[in-house]
Amino acid sequence: MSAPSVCFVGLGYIGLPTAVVMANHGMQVIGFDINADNVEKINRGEVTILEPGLETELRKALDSGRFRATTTPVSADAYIIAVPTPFNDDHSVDMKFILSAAEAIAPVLDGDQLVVLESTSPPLTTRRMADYLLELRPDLFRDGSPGANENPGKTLYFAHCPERILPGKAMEELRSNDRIIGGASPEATRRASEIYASFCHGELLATDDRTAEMAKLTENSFRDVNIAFANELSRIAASLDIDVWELIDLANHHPRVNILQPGPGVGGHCIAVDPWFIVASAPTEAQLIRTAREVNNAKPQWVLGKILDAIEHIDNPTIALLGLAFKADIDDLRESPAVEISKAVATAVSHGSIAVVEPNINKLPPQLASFDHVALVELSAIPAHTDVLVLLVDHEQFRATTAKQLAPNAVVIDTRGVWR
Ligand code: SAJ
Repeated sequence: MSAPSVCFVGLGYIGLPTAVVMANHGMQVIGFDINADNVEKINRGEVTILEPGLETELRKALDSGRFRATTTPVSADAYIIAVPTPFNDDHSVDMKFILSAAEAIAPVLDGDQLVVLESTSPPLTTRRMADYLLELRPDLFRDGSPGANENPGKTLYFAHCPERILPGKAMEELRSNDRIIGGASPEATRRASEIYASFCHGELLATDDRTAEMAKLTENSFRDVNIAFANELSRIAASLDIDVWELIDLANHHPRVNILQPGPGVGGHCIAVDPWFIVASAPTEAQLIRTAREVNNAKPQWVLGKILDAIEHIDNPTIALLGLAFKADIDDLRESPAVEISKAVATAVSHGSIAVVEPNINKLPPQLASFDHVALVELSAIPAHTDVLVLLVDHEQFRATTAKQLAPNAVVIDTRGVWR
């Protein structure tokens, strides 16, 4: 029997790496995306995101003939939906991209197919997606429904299989991480397991769709709460004139203590977002998870306060801000606390000059582009007379130097503890 064919919906941070890895493990994969420029680039072997190893794997997948990108969805044995899931003002999920994905594939469905939602979503989202798809295609049936039993060839199988890869290590973690396979029915779980087993060497953990949705949110909320603890400690330690990095290092020598690292705040489209889905789903119960979000969200403002304190008596300060990405060695600026802090500094310090260094991008993001006194510069071009040097992201290039080398007389605000 030949391997099932798979059509990805969404070739972003998750869809593209997963699609090419699947193709390189023998699956026949089509990647559908609405962004025609990206589709063209991908088909030329050019990556649209910075992810170590992705370009090589993309070229291999294209050369094998088992992968191509398209702007037109096609019929396949399985669909994997990997589109963004932003939240509304009340932190409930904004389904618009999931619903458009359903609209895109509805006309090409024939039945006897699996539809997997990979996008991180609150409990019941897979079910809502299935309801919508079946409204669009009333001639098809959900597995387990009376209509499906009477029309086996017209059945759709639904599952939630959340992605868990760490940006920056995606190509490795896609293959090695354990995977949660949350089928809306046992047959959906079986079909989804077959697909993920083609490239995933980790354990495939079978459950239902709702538990799978919650498990993903739980993992990221656990991390958010732990980072909030570290961020709160950093503020407490600063107020007591204690080095927080040494403090955490010492505490972590205890066999049952493992505190994460403080930083300028929590960014990215996962940890800064997903806990809110739990809060919105269970607002009364989710006390600690909500507070952790608030603690982490408040950290950029605290860093801004430190920067403003440092320039209080300087007329026309020169400030260097190192890093804009949401974490080290990636180019992803989504929900980045470094961008938020840089914008706040640019707004508050209109009388100075601000050099921003972000080695992984080549132009300032929209949030900073309109400020005349803000320039994107190379690390080597930081003015030697810089008054305040702020390290916002622990990129490799910054770790390889010292504050003294960069700006000998500057006040240093190292939000990541790199130059201790
Ligand atoms: N951060 C800290 N201190 C730390 C660790 C992280 O301040 O000790 C900050 C980072 O600088 C960044 C943010 O937290 O701003 C998030 O970074 P991250 O490396 O913790 O996580 P992500 O968002 O890159 O990836 C997470 C991962 N989830 C977990 O580790 C539980 C990843 O496995 C998920 O697949 C991903 O979210 C996702 O897509 O949900």
